[in-house]
Amino acid sequence: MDKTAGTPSTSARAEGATTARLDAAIVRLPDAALVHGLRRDDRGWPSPALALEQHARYREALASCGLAVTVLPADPAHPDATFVEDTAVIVGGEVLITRPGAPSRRGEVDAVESALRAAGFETSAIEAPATLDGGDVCEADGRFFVGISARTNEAGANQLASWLARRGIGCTAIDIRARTDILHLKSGLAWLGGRDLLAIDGFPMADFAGYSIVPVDADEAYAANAVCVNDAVLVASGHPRLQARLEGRGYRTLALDMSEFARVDGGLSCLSLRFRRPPC
Ligand code: CIR
Repeated sequence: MDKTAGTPSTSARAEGATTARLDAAIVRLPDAALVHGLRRDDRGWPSPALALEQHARYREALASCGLAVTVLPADPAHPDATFVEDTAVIVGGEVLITRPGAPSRRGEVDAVESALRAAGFETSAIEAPATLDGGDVCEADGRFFVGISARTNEAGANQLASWLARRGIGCTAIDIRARTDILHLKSGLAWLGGRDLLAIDGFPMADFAGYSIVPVDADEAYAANAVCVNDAVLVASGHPRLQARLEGRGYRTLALDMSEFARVDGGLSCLSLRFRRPPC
C-alpha cells in the first residue's frame, strides 16, 4: 500500500469530472430479523415494515439514476444481509468476495456471489484469517482507500491491496481502529466522482492529497455515507446543510429516509452493490 503527502483542497465540483457510468445494482430485501442486526448503540429497534418501505424508495432512487436493480430475497438467517455492500468489492469485470469481520455475517456472501456470477463477473475471495468488509473500501477515481477497522483487519487490507496491485491499482490504508464514531471507513468518507471526496473530520488529510474535500459538519456526520450514482448523489434525509452544500457545488441530490437502517449502523452505501455490467 502506498502513502501520499500534501494538502487537499476544497473547491467546487471539478469541471468535466468523469466517472464510468453505472448501469446495474444488487440489493437484498431487509428481513424482519433486521431487529437482531448488529449495532454499537441503542437507538431503538428498527421497524421491519418501515425498513421495507424505505428500501423500496431506495430501489426507486437507484432505478431513477439509470440502474437495473436486481433484488435478492430477504434472508431470515442473516439479520444484516440487506447490507450487501459489505460482501463484495467490484472492480471492472472482476469481483473480490469479502470475508466479513463479524462472524454472524460470513454466510451472507454466497447469495451475493451467485448473483454477481450470474451477472457475468469473475470472482475471487478474501482468505482467512483475513477479514474485509466492503464498507471499508472506498474507490476514488482509479484508486482505493481501505479502512483498517473493527471489521477489516490488516491482513484483509493487505489482501485487497495485493489484489488491486495485480490490476495496476493503488490502495492507501487508513487506520480507523481508534475512532469510536464510525463503524466503517465509508461511514465517514464518500467518493463523489472525479477528484471530489465527502469527508468528516479526523482523517489524515495527507492521504487525500490531490482530492477536493467537501466537509461534513459533525452534527450531520451520518450523511457522509452518501452515494454518487451517475449524475446524482443519494444522501440521507434530515441533513439540510450538507444537502445544500452539495447542491451549491453543482451536485443533484436525492434525499432518502434511512432512519430504520441507521438504528443498526447501516447507511446508504451499504444497501447496494453498484456496478457497470461486464460485456457478455
Ligand atoms: C453491521 O454492523 O454489520 C450492520 N448492522 C451494519 C452494516 C453497515 N454496513 C456498512 O456501513 N457498509
